[in-house]
Amino acid sequence: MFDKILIANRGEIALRVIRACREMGIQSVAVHSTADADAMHVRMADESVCIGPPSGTHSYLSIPAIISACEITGAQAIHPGYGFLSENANFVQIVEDHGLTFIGPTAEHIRVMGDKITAKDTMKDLGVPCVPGSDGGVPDLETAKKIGEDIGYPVIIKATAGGGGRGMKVAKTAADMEQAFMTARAEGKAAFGNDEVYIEKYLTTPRHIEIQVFGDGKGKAVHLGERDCSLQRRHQKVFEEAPGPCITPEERARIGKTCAEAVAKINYIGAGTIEFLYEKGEFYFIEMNTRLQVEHPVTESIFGVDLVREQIRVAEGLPMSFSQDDLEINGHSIEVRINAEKLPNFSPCPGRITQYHAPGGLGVRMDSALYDGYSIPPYYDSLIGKLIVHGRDRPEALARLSRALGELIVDGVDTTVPLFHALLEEKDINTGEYNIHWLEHWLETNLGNA
Ligand code: MV4
Repeated sequence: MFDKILIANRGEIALRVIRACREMGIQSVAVHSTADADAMHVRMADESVCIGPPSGTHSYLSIPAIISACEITGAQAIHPGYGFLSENANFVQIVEDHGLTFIGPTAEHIRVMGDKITAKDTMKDLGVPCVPGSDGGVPDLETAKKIGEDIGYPVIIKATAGGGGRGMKVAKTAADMEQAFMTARAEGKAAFGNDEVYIEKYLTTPRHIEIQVFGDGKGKAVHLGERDCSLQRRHQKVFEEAPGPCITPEERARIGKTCAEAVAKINYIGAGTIEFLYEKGEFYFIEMNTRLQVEHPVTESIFGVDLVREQIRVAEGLPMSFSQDDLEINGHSIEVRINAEKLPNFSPCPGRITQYHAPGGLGVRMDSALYDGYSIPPYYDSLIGKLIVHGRDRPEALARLSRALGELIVDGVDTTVPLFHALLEEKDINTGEYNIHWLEHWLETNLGNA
């Protein structure tokens, strides 16, 4: 059993992990930059260590500083949260070389899923349905054009080192191929030092459906259904829900079983998310994320499980505390991401919080590290809170979301809260009829957003 865990992160996710540690009787160590000395995660942890200057590169991403903080405090394990070092295979290797435990997947699993061609190859071999496209990397324009003719336009060219929307270009017709192929290559090279690209059939109006999986690292794995995360702006999720409003119990059972069996076969350990595009009743694998995701609470709400607790358990070599048969969906959950951003352009809006009041009551969870008088520093992500509601069904969850948003007070900075009040008035949001393009179209029409 771990006595002490270091959390290599900040903000709401650091609090999330500290809370799980406290309930498990495990001591927590916060790390922080000089800009975060007054942050809530520092206050809430049992101990804290300053690991560097404000810039994330020199603090939350500093591997030597984080390893040193473990040595100083005697922490035996590191929880990376999301972002920062959470999907850095090199970091995992270094953690293990120091006799520490990384609370997450192995370096090898992170490496395989980090390369999108290898990830797709692996998933295809494991029986997971993929988007039709090139078989691996596409070496040159001539081959790209041949593939375009074979699978039919439109196609999308993706950088293998990309993900999350970076290094992607659509070719609507053969005439667009040269431009799209060369640009995707150049972007991959510039952003990731890797110019390898692959090609897929471009799906025009899919939904983003992701399956939560969880493995014990010993060949046992479960799925915890899906989340619909189609409402995004510039590849940033804004509103997420579970279960997906368009997914039938039969579809869920089938794709869930496929995903659970796939990760069981590779002895995957901990939490993972298998991302799909969903169109006309079919699932198409795109990427796998080897971390706990921002939106994990919607899954926790409908299944009544604590995913961070399970991550810690399996990292210690303990079994998961549930099996597939124990997992049953109860009701509906929605999360909205509250960012310190000014509409209509979502420009970051750091500054001092003059008043903060979190909503409460039945079915309301507010994950936030805000407090009265806190100053949001300008150096990090603009996410300042996640409001997660749970209801017996989708209409009840929507009503509860509206009610909870009305109770929330965040004064002193602009936030994305007005966006959610407006979205809740929309017919398509109330019926659940949206796809990956709905939000950007709505923002353009209603806010004149570029
Ligand atoms: C696609 C696609 C259409 N067809 N792949 C964007 C981020 C990365 N995870 C994959 N992405 C897409 N891949 C094929 N074959 C459309 C997108 C896409 C998207 C996906 C999910 C959520 C929002 C999106 C917004 C634009 C494009």
